Amino acid sequence: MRHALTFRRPVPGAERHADGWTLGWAGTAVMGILNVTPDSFSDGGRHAALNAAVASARAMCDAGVLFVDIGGESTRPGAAPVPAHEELDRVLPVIRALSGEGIVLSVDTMKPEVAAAALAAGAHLINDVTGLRDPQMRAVCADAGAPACVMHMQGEPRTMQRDPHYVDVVREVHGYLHAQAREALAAGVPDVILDPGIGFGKTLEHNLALLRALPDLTGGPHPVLIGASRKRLIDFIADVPEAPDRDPGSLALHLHAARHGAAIVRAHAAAAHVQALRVQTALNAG
Ligand code: HH2
Repeated sequence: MRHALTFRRPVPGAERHADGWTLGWAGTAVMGILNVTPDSFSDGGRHAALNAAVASARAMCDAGVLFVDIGGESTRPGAAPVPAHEELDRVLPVIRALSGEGIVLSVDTMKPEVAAAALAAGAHLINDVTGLRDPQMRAVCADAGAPACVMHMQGEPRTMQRDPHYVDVVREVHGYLHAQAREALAAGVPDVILDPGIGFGKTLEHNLALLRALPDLTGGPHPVLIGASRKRLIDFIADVPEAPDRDPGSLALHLHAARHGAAIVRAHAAAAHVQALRVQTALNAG
């Protein structure tokens, strides 16, 4: 299956046309995670030094990821908010060091001021776990001609896992994503990616229901992203208490997502994902 994302700003690898630039790809692309935070749940502190962050991004690209997602604020359950200036101090040097290297750079932020500065520094795409709820975020993306990943989260990171509750999780999450997509496009955001937000205000049963219902979402007009990498649901299913040990479970979940039409999977073990997806694609081609 082919996927495409429209930008109104130049993007490495994208095709220019009258209305902007379209980045197209076949099958499921990998978005490599680059957390430049001290406290992310699985890789906090690993990329604190600029050199380590830049080397990690380059290695992911060499391995074949399509996007690198740079995050300067952890959204793990219970995470404390980070002031915008601190988040910017973390992400801007990495964006500046990588811009011009032919890498499609996504920035994982909930703050319009961080998104605006990141896009001005050379980032291409905004990944907003609050689903562009803030009209300012929509305006920033529209002004910069940058598409956005619209994710569903019930509540906010500090409290979201306390008592997640839905009457019909699939209907509610898909309905929310379609409504946010309409709002974003109406505000002038050039394109959106939809993400049901695995682990964001959801129990194991909610997460599994959303993963099983993926064909309903991937059958729609927008590319779908799944981010299950190293998340707690893998511990609940397979008893893996340490997040860095959860790559096999992450691969299983993401291969499922790919088989059901996900356009992008967001992963820590980026090279392993590229390899596994290539093998799955080869099998499907026969
Ligand atoms: N998950 C995390 C962060 N950002 N963005 C999208 N679109 N989808 C996700 O599932 C998603 C996300 C959490 O993972 P991670 O970045 O590894 O951890 P932390 O938030 O602790 O930095």
